[in-house]
Amino acid sequence: MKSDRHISADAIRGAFSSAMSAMYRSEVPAYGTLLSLVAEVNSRTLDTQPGLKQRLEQTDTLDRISEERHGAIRVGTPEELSMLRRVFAVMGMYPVGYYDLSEAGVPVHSTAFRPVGDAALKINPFRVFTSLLRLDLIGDAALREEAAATLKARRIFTPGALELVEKAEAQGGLGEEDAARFVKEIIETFRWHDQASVSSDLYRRLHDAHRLVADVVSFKGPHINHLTPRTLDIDAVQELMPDHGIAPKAVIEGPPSRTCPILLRQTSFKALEEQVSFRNATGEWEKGSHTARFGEIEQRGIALTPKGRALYDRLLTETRKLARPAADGSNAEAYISALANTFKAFPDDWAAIREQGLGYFRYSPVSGAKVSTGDNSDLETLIALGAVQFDPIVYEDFLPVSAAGIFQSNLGDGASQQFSASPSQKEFEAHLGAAVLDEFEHYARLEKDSVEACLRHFSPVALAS
Ligand code: OOG
Ligand code: NI
Repeated sequence: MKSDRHISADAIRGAFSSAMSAMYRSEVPAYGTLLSLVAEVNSRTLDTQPGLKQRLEQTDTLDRISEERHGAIRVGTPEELSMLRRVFAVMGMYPVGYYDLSEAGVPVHSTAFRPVGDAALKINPFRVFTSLLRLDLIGDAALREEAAATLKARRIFTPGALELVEKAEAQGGLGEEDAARFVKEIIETFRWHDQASVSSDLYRRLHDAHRLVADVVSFKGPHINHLTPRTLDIDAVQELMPDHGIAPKAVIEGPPSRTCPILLRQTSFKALEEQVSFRNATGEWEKGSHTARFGEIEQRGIALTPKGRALYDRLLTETRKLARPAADGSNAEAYISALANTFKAFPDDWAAIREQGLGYFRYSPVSGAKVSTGDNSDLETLIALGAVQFDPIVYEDFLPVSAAGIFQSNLGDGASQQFSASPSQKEFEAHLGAAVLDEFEHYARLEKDSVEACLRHFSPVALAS
């Protein structure tokens, strides 16, 4: 039963995202530095671009512009994943999209838990990219079993978190006190543990299989591995990072800088080597290190249709044939100019992107516009008459895996291993305990709803009959 005394799921998500931010800033000081830099660049960008400021004032909450947009975690078992689905549902976050990372040589597959409606995204857009380890892709059977046994023995949720998820499900929400306690309990799941739950020998063997396998299996829980605020000028932040003592990765991932931004662009500082300890055979703690956590920034553009996505993928593949960005940055300039050149084939004005069906748009009636009967039932006519306007629908998901940019921040500078596997979305969904929302269908529905609302606006009678 839903009660007025329940806190909204959006508010719980807001509290969760600020608690995660506070925890991560205290755990990873370099992340705090990145956040201040982002806030500084954002305020400078708003000062120098009054037009942008005005636009954002209408659509966004300016005082929260520099807050986190996403984070990422990796879990080890289907049970952990399906429980997370229930946890995130309490905060109004639902699984959208399927990402098969084995295509990029990483033994996990993933979804993004995120708010779905416009209103919810506006209140707080925080999402968590969530990956499930695929032990089946590890060749060594003995290692696979040791890893499975280690994962089976751990409990990543506090008893309080489990109790409150059940309470939220039974009541259809949480009251104020419970909501605050829920956030406090659930944060524990994502905390860093510097004492590994495996020996240094097992850690090394897991790491040899793939460094992400070691990251998932060796610790008490799925520590948050990065958070990502929104920047209004990603090129500026990338350039300024070294001045602030943080080392950015070689190049910005995703499309090049454009007049009409598409999908998203992101970059990060390199994952840090951190002190951890392993229990040795005599039960003593032994010092070692682990590299997993970093800080990232993102800047979003329009959601692409399957046709637009295919063009994006093709152009990125072409670019990477010309220059593959080396981790040490030695060919960064060659890559950036190859990227810019190749992407000249992707139209860079909204009208052309729309006409060619490359992106999703939200249509709205121009206020005060009047059209005569006969002109009022066709969208293209209404646009041509200036009665209907269109704005890009923002891409709320992640970079396509096919483009391989995803995950590179934390794979280190070595070559990534290859795993061959067929897409296994069905299996992922069975483990998750739910189907993921198809992001293309979702954007298409948003677009279609906006078209129908426009047609209704101009011909209320005709459509009602
Ligand atoms: C998640 C990588 C995906 C992004 O921004 O593309 C991601 C991970 O490293 O666990 O967050
Ligand atoms: Ni990320």
